[in-house]
Amino acid sequence: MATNRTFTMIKPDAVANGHTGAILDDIIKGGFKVIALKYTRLSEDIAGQFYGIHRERPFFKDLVSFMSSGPIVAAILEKDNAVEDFRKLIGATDPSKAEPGTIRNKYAKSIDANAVHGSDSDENAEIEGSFFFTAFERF
Ligand code: RTP
Ligand code: MG
Repeated sequence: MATNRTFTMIKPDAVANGHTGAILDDIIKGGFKVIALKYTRLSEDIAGQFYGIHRERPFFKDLVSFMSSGPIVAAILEKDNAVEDFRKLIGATDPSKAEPGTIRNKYAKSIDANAVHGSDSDENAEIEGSFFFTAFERF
């Protein structure tokens, strides 16, 4: 059965462009509860660990460099069917293919600077949430 939590990051492009508040508002209006929230900046090492699954992909170096280029906002979100519903709310990885009204359609500029991250499975949501937040912060 699907769990009710997912993990997101508002990526450096969206934070730098002043979209943090609007994106959090879309997330809350989409029915998600923000249960942990953090403003921080990733080093290249931490970004590489986070996206380690993509280590062999041709875009890995650019991804790590972009994700460590400026501050991000990390959050754990709660909702029934959270992982799948959040991927629907954010839209396709490539914003030119993201449905109108989705977060990437509204705020993303390119496949690299695509405004938000969303976990792709319940298992990864748990791994990613605990990568960013201690047990004490995930009550
Ligand atoms: P994310 O993990 O950030 O939520 O994105 P996603 O699931 O929609 O896409 P994923 O396949 O996990 O890729 C992670 C990030 O790598 C960049 N990417 N570039 N040039 C390319 O073909 C390509 N493919 C992926 C994107 O920025 C994507 O968000
Ligand atoms: Mg992904």
